[in-house]
Amino acid sequence: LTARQPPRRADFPADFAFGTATAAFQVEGAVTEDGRGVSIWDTFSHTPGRIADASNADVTCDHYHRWESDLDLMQGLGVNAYRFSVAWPRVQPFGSGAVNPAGLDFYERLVDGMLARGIRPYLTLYHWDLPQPLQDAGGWANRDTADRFAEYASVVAGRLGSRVASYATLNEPWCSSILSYQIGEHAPGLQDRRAALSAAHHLLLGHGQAMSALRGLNLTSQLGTVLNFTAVSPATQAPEDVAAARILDGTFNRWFIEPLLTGAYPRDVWGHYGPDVPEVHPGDLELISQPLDYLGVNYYTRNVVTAAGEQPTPGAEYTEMGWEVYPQGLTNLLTRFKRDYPLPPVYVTENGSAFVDIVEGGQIHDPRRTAYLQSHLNAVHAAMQAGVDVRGYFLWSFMDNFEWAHGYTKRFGLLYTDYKTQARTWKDSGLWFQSFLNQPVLP
Ligand code: PNW
Repeated sequence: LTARQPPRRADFPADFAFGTATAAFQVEGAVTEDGRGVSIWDTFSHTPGRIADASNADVTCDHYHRWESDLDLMQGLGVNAYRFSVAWPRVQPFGSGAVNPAGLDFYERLVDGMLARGIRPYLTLYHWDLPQPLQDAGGWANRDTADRFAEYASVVAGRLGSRVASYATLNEPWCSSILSYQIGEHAPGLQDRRAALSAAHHLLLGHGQAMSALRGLNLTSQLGTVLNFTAVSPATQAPEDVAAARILDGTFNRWFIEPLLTGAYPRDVWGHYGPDVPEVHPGDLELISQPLDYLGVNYYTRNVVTAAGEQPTPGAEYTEMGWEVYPQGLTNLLTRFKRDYPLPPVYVTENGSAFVDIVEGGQIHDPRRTAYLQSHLNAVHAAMQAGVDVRGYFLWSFMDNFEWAHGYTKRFGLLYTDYKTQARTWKDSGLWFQSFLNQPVLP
């Protein structure tokens, strides 16, 4: 199968989960309605200088009001699954204690709406919108936040139960620790590596505690978590470039997957971090490494590194995010994980691209997004042929939405969002995905 041949639906099992993905803060809007509390992303996006176009997500796609017609569009696309997230401050406005029933009501309607349309709900509990009162107490750098998270997880699963096909505890703990507490590009916008590593450990601990709490509910739902990975290549075989690549792979990929799947932090990275390593209590790694029903893998790009930093690849294609298009990296990562770890079944829980859309009359032309989607579906198929147990693929994203620190300047959707009218229009990529999903499956 060459990368230039479009993938076929029949290359994947009949029950393979095909879906799109979104996150609550990026699509919902309605930030002050029905008792929702304030999240760190409300605070951050209203802080001057934090968002590229000085926008916020107070309205964004208005999905909170338009969820029914959005689910109709999704059903028309032909997907059998949808990955979405629950906004913690809708459920617990203060992050602990008092539960807001109206918040749970919204997600119950959404989940039932999916089931009525033949769409399996893949729910993420934490996609970055921490209740602000918990941040005021230190956020993820405070170990108590892990306990709060497990309580919140129990509240959500207590209401929605086994109607949800899959619960993911966290989305991308690298982003909610390193990108948020060390690099400072995401909320809360700190630059403190020690705090970042403490946050990373408490996120993993929160995952473990939430897993224990959800296991106790005896649901039929699949329980797992979602990590983001980058494919890392040294620019040359010079020892200093190879060492730099090993550290980036270590801090970005292995620091998160190894505690989960092997019960230990990677030794070389632990040494690299020196005095900034987190405080690990006895029993933490046992909680963190309890069995997962699946691992969610988010993949967008690779990084080519030298000892002096990152370097562009001559002749390669880049997206509007400045991310190299490198589908082989997805196959490589999946086959490597299968080789190196006891790997549970995998879902590709995010993969997608930001490109400039060409709006022409009623049509939206985005040939590069279609090519990206096709080449990455082929990359998933190649990993499956190499023996990796991949159970599903979710395209980021269902519709253009609030792209965090980039505001509305980057469009990842299969649907074009007109933020003035809230009209959604299928892009050519969405129409291609629909034709793919409607191809016959093998029995
Ligand atoms: C992911 N990085 O974010 C998120 O899960 C989505 O909410 C987001 O919209 C999507 O990817 C596209 O960006 C990331 O800097 C943000 O490496 C930044 C990075 C990785 C993932």
